[in-house]
Amino acid sequence: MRDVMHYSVAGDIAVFGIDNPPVNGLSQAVRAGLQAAFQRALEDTTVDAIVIHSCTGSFSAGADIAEFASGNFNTQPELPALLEAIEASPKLVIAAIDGMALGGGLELALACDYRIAASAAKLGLPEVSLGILPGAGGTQRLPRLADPATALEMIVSGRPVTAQAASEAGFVDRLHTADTPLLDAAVSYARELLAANAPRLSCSEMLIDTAALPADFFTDRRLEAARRQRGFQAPQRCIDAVEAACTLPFADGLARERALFAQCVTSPQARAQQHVFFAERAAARIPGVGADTPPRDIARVAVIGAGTMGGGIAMNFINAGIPTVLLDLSEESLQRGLDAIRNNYAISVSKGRLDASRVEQCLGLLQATTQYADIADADLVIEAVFERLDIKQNVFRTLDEVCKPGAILASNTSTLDLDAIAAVTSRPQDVIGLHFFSPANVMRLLEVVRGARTAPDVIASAQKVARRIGKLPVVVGVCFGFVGNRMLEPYGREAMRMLLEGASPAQIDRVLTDFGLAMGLCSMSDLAGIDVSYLTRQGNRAAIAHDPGYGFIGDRLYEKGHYGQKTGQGFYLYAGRQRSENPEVEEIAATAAAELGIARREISEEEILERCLFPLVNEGARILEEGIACRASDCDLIYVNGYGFPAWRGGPMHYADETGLDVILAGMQHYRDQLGEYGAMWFEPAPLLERLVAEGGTFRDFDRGAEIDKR
Ligand code: 3H9
Repeated sequence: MRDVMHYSVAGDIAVFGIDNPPVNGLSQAVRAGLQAAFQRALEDTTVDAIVIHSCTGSFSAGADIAEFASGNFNTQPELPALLEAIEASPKLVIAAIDGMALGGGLELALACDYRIAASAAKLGLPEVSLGILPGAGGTQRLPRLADPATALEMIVSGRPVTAQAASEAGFVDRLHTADTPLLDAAVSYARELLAANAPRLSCSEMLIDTAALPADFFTDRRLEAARRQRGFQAPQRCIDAVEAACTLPFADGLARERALFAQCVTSPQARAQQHVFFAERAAARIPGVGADTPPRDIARVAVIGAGTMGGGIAMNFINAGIPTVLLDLSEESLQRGLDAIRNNYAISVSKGRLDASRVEQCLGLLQATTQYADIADADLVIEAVFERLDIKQNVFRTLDEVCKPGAILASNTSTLDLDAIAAVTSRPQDVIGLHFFSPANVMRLLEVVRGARTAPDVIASAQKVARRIGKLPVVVGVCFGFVGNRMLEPYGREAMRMLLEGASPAQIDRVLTDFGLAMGLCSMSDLAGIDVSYLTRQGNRAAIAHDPGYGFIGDRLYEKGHYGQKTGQGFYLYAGRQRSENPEVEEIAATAAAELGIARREISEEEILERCLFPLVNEGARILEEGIACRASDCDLIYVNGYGFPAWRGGPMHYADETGLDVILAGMQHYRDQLGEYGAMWFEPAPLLERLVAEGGTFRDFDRGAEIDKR
């Protein structure tokens, strides 16, 4: 078995080297190794001080997250007790931090007497994003070493800080800026401390000065967290724990932290958020694309179409330092696009998120043109023109003529057949879909659409460049709407149908936001544009023609030019920042229901939720079975990152697993039978859903069995 802890002695200093790649997770084996090493150092009378460092170049990413699901995080030695023993050590203990010290990794460092950190190191307590709180003393030690406000901000946001910031905040004692090995510097530092007779520093003996905190500090932070991290429980528990640090003696504070941690670690929210964590890593594994597939070099990018989408896409690349050409055939559109980009940057500057010199740097990388000849040397070209197949095909014909061999030709289509686009080129192997979400410079999700002939290295290149520009790429196959918009279709259909049956937009939206969605369906339509969903329907009329009520209200609003927020009228009326119900929607719905013979009635919240979510999950099951998504967790990532599905519910497929697939299936069957002809049309359960229920399986198990993860 691999030795995850190396012990050596250099004179009077014992050195513990943690060696548990890839991230030095504090698994049971590491904890046992640490305990044994510590015991040995205490017993060795020649040892006066201990240095704990990493053999892998990065201190530690904390507890082994997989142990939360297995329960092994509780296996002896437990991290909290181990850290208390280290803190009580009669011999000086120094942490040498390079790379990352996250979660339990940072908690280990905080339990030491002194910390030396490489200047490039990052330190943080990201537990909150896993639905838990730092459970090995972090919530009690950090407010003592730094100050409560800094500690609270780090713990509630989960954002790591630089070594410099940690040093300024007081929880890094020495910065290692020289080019020499950190371990050498740490050993010298230990000797220096011994020579100076430096005291042992235990947080248990430190008091927190709460005088500087405003009286309603914790109340305000709770309200702020409830607003910014709506629905998430962990931020609230983090605040409870830091408050305990400020109000209780150290030992009692630790006990309170333990209790709060225990409450979170087994919660459905923690399961959901940890599911999302592993889903993000799993999404990088793509069938038929080996991890060793060499990506193509992408040094220059071109974006075709200077509309809102094209401009937003271009911003991603210039923000990442990649020279980008923005092309539009019309001078006027190009100018409008450039103005919109400048305006976006100006907003960021005014909010203090960017400084003006950085903006100039980015804009310096942007070249605007109306000439295709100017994109001939681009390594990646992304088309973002009007969503119509013939228009996009024309662009690709031109790209095929002007682009250099080996250039990756990408389409930002959100629904169209990528293979039909690729087919007009002489190089379908170089064609891929890169479906950005609006606003493209903000949204993290990127659907990477794999065409029938897309080459593996083109997919690998797309993955790599996506991560470089800070996106989360999820590979999907070709079908109408790919994964995100295809699953959205039944969800939106039901919301619209229930308007005909008697629900109001506000009622539907409230049920969905109460469930945790960032926005209700009607608000989302108004924001995205009723014209956009109308055009999507136009592209799919043949498939929906048998349902005369399909998208009925949206079609009428579109005909009246009521496109939502941008025209001031849609499912709601907008006057400045005020929003109110649009009575026209009710009128259209009532008239249409009478015409179509739809009985209007009171619809319960439960029915609204189930009729929106169950068909969404059902469509996910079909997508999985067809192989359009590689795994259920990819669907979850798409919904959490592109459609405002709450991360604390883990995404629709995880939600279905947690709810019980039998419940989802029974719901589909119930509405199929209850809603008559309409139910028969749209509520047929997916065969995969039926099969998994019959076998007692889950989407998660289905993922595990997927060929792709066997790699
Ligand atoms: C905690 O500490 C609780 C304590 O307070 C209390 C305990 C009582 N465990 O992300 P990458 C895997 S909670 C297990 O692709 P990068 C990851 O799944 C912990 N596995 O690399 C992947 O595996 P695979 C608090 C982990 O360079 C591989 O390592 N800590 C862990 O892009 C590479 O990961 C955190 O929340 C882990 N802790 O990013 C930190 N971390 O190849 C979580 C990673 O099989 N980790 N893996 O798919 C991270 O944020 C990033 O992984 C990190 C590296 C920034 C470290």
